[in-house]
Amino acid sequence: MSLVLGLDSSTQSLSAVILDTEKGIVVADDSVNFGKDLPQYGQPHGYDESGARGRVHSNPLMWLEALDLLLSRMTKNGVDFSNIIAVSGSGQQHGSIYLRSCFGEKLASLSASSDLKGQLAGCLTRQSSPIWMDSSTSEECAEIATAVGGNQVVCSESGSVAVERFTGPQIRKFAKTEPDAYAQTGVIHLVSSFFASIFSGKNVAIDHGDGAGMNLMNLAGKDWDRDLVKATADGLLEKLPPCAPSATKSGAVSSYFVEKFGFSPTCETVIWSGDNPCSLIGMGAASPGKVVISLGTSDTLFAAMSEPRTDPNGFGHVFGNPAGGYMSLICFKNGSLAREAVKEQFGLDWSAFEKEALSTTPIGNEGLMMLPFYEPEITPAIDTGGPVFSEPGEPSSEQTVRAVMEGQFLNMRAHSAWLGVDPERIYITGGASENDGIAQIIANVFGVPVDRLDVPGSATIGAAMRAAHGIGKDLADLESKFSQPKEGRNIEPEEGAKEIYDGMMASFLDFIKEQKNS
Ligand code: ADP
Ligand code: XUL
Repeated sequence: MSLVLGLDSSTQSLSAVILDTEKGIVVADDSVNFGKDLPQYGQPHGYDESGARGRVHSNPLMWLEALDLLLSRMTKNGVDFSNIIAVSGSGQQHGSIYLRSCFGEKLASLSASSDLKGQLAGCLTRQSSPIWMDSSTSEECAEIATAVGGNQVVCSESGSVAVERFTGPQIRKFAKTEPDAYAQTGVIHLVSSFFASIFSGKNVAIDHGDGAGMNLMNLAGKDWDRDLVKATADGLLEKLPPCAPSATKSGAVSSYFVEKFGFSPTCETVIWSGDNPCSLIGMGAASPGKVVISLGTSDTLFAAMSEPRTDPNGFGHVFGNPAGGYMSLICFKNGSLAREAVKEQFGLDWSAFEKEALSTTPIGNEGLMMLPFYEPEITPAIDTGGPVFSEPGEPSSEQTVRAVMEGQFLNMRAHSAWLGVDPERIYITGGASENDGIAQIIANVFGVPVDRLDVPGSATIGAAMRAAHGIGKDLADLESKFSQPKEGRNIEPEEGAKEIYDGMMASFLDFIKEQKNS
């Protein structure tokens, strides 16, 4: 038997895929969209949109309900989980869940006649989970950096300067603002280790891929950094699960899944990782050489690294590569949600969006530039209070569609230069990667061909591949089966386009500087 299950708990949805690792085929896949399938939580994009001063939280009970819903829907649709030999998963990075010490015991005794939400709700010491979009912890970042001797130290020890969305600063804020609830907290999980624990029926470790996104893990030692942990909050070390390599097995699947959804009691669980590290695996980019752009809720650019190299400007990150070694990552908050804002503004659908971008405006938009920062941006750190155009007047829908994408990818090209890699091709993934207009602009801005994979959802596929790798299957064999570019779906750069963007780059960077100073 050779079936493995991968799950991905992302910002907007929970997805699953079953792979046959011998035949190299996708056997089943399905997804629950938090906004559409669970509207009762009032979180249309998977998070509470009413947060003030940069606070962005999600409801962890919604995630639990989504897991029961997804698996029961798959069972109803005829999926047989009894032949699955291993399960693992991927989680949106940085988000954290705060639980009482009894969480582990509760997991070990879950009853299949009830649901996860009803049985685990009482374990929460914090009813909401800060997620990666939260930018409310500038004060805590500064405090942590000062306590350990400055941001250069935080960066050299953890792979990133102190970052608002990272889990350490988020934990510090919770400990400062809700000290009683923090004191009642026995264990703090990432989204990845929370779900992994549920599948394993016990508290399990945080992997090196996702653990590096906390400002708490020592990158070289691959364990909690005592100084950073101490600078973050009192008594934190006892509340953190251990760190472990991504390919760590964590025992047989919990009896909850055996009794409720028909899993085999011998199905093995492998600890989960973050969505970007899982995507690195799914894209077949575990060895240095391939550059991937993921176009999900956020846009990210990542690549495996032969040795850790940190961003001198502090925007990029170094995470553990689930296959061993390191990966770099740069995250742009204004990804799909910014493109969606333009789509909604002009009442377009994605097909119109694509055509307008491709055919009705010239490359470079005749010099019209947009800073596409609908939300405060992470890379670079700037809050323009909404999109800003370089020229006065009301741009047409066609000009705006082109401007938002040219702005996004000029910004991405500028802020990934520190990686020092000159890719020969770029591999794209994520919900927006199907859009040819977006793919064309990426090819033009970077001046290289763009490829897409044959299978959708690289984080979910990568999670399933990690499940197989964790139980001893060969990663190179899995990559040769599941991470191949889709024939006929590559996009070539247009003649002369890169030169136009080369010429625009200096003015684009000046435009950012002007807005930063205004
Ligand atoms: P996440 O993993 O962060 O939840 P996904 O990778 O599933 O996100 O991508 C979801 C996003 O993809 C949606 O927000 C939507 O804006 C975008 N998207 C979906 N289809 C298209 C399309 N055809 N063109 C452009 N964007 C799209
Ligand atoms: C990466 C990041 C996002 C989340 C959500 O640092 O914040 O890409 O992982 O997908």
